[in-house]
Amino acid sequence: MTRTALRICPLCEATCGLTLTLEDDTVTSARGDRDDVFSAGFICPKGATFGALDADPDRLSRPLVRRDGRLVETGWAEAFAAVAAGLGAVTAAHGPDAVGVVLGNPNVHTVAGGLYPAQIVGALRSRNIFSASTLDQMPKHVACGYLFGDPNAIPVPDLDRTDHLLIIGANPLVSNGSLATAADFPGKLKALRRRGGRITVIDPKRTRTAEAADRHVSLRPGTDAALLFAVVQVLFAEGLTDLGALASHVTGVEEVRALAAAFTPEAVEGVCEVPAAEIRALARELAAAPSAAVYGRLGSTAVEFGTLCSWLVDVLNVLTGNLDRPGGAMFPLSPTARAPRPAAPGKGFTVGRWHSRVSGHPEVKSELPSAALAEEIDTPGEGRVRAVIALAANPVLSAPDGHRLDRALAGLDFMVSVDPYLNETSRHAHVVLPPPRPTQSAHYDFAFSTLAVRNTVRYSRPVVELADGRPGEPEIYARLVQILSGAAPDADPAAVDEQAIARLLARATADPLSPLHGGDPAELAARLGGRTGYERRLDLMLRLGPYGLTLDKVLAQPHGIDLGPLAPRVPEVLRTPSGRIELAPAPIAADVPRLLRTLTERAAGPVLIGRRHLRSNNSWMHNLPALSGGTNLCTLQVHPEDAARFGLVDGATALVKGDGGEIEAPVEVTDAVRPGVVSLPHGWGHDRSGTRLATAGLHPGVNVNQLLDGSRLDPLSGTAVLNGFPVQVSALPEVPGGN
Ligand SMILES: Nc1nc2c(c(=O)[nH]1)N[C@H]1C(S)=C(S)[C@@H](COP(=O)(O)OP(=O)(O)OC[C@H]3O[C@@H](n4cnc5c(=O)[nH]c(N)nc54)[C@H](O)[C@@H]3O)O[C@H]1N2
Ligand SMILES: Nc1nc2c(c(=O)[nH]1)N[C@H]1C(S)=C(S)[C@@H](COP(=O)(O)OP(=O)(O)OC[C@H]3O[C@@H](n4cnc5c(=O)[nH]c(N)nc54)[C@H](O)[C@@H]3O)O[C@H]1N2
Ligand code: SF4
Ligand SMILES: [Mo]
Repeated sequence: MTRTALRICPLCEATCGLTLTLEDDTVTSARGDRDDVFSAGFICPKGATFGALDADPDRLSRPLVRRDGRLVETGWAEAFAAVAAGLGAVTAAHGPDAVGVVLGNPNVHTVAGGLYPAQIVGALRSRNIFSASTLDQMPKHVACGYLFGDPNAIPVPDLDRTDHLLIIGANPLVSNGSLATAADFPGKLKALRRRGGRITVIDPKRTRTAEAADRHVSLRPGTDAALLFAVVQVLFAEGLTDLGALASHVTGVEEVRALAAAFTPEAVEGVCEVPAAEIRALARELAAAPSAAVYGRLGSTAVEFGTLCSWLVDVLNVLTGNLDRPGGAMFPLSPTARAPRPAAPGKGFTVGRWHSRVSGHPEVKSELPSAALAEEIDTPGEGRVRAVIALAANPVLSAPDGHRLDRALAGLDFMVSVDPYLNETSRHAHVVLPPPRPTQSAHYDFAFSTLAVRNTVRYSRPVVELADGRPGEPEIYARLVQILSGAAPDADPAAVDEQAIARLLARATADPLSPLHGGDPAELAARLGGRTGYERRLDLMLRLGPYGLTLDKVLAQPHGIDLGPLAPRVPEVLRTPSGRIELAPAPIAADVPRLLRTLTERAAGPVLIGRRHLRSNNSWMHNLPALSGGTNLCTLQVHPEDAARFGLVDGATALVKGDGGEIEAPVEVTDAVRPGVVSLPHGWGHDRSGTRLATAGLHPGVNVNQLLDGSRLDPLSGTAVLNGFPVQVSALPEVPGGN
């Protein structure tokens, strides 16, 4: 039977609404849903292959368990029993810290990942929690934590209304946007220019986004903090700061002026390799724009000065009066956020409540750096990580020094992976628990609703029913919570949701500012709608949220409900001890001398930056024939001048060496990268044995993260430096006698 169904795309942060056509339970086509309130029909090549992804024959359909060293299929009850035994043995002998949890990127794209990891971590009570955040956006959390008192209060560019967009180290025409959830980023950038606005891109590469901009500032990678400081310096020196309505809500402006004083355009132009005049022009254009939004992404976070950069992005928004005003950088208000309440001072943000065992890295947002995962496993001694719970994570390819991590994982006493694929990481598990296909999963964007450039609410129920007692991903995660809580192996996983509901209701009914204040928790719980535990939780969160929503109201609008453009939220959003935006936080000021030193101690030699491909997604979408090949290749991009210098030609093989090792990659000569910069994408290196990725194995590529040894971090956030690290590049020496 042919039918259509609506489903939000889970494959990137754009969260496009899809219209699926199904033949029985098989997706035969995926198109953009023109009536979707958020995406209005936009779709990209990945969304269009939703059916192929859903039906990928390499997806695991049954759990795997290790017997005599080999992973074999088993039943669900046996698999959960093996997890309980494996984790139980490690915690009984060595305590909860001996279990590390690794949370991967897809957790921000799934209902299970939105609801249960906090309960998993809460039940385990380990200090060894790692996530993709420390390979990605942690510097932004840290900067916002200090500035606004809440690490999750991240301003996003008001794309639909801004007159001037300054993009730093982001390539949304390829990534489709990140920490700025906006379906149809390309259309929004075109509309911006059509209404007379301007786009500036700061990027060492002439990306597709840079090509679409009015001004492209090409700089030496890793030097953005110095460049942005110089922009701040010019704003002060030329009297161009104007905080507007924000002025009474900001402290620390004079301290920022003092911190910026040394960073004159002339002082930084050498290290940034950007003429002082261009830096002045940047500052003047930003200040002159009727409204402007400064927006930074991976080239501003996964870098040596990631937290300083992320902080400077919002310092610029504040100093030009663009924070929290239409057309500027604004705080979204998610449908499941706590309803706004009167402004009040908060506890502020701190890090370092504990430190990693081997290198002493401070805890940040209850996490330790992913770059330190390998050493926490393979360094002997008290407190060592002996078991790993990997939830939607492929750190062997995503984190620094994959070979070391590969060996470390192989030596664990126990490992469980929740993953649809047997890949570079899950092949080390003792138990693999595969979530069902996306069509069999519900979708709600808990994470991206807090980052969207327009407030909306949408929910997709599973499109295809689960059969044969197979658990959905929420149930898999809920069972892990139970196992870690010591519940009986046959305990009902619904209890995990009911506990979460009871806890939320106890707090809400006791809170005079909550819409449910004074109610009876048991009665309120009984009234919740939804077919499943996770739906009941969503219903409660919507009821506690700022828009007076319920699950029923949302279900009644399958294309979503538009909740309007972003609205100002200062001071209500602030949680700093002063109740103001604290523009010059002490921990950030303390990192400035490190930046100042780079002005005089300039490193020479080539540096490597990453890149993303439109038809790819980190490490796990190389297995679809429809997305493979063409321009989606793992090549080392080299500028023609460098190619000549290194003795490389297009199609030759380059030898690239870094702190952590060396790799060989085919050369692509292009003047899109600047001289002194080479580029390799990440997520490749599908040539390890024991995986089940037939298509990916045909074009394995190489793992760029093998060039890193895990020691290069942004110290304030523990985030790995994935962009702008030094490498040596040469032609592959000919093997004597070889051909
Ligand atoms: N050099 C370099 N390294 C990088 C980056 C870079 O730019 N350069 N980028 C970094 C960034 S931004 C990120 S976010 C990380 C990502 O790092 P990871 O999160 O480790 O990697 P992913 O490839 O996103 O995939 C994670 C795993 O989730 C599985 N998966 C897919 N869908 C689901 C699902 O629905 N449920 C479950 N349970 N599992 C699922 C996949 O099979 C895969 O094994 O990589 C980082 N690594
Ligand atoms: N097609 C596709 N889409 C994706 C993903 C994917 O793998 N493929 N991954 C998703 C994920 S997990 C994330 S986090 C987002 C990331 O989204 P983006 O950050 O938009 O994506 P990147 O391609 O990593 O863009 C980073 C840009 O920074 C530039 N850059 C590198 N070093 C520097 C530097 O030192 N300074 C400056 N100014 N720029 C620098 C790079 O040239 C690149 O253009 O994309 C998401 N969307
Ligand atoms: S842009 Fe992202 S959300 Fe939209 S269809 Fe493509 S992968 Fe899916
Ligand atoms: Mo990411």
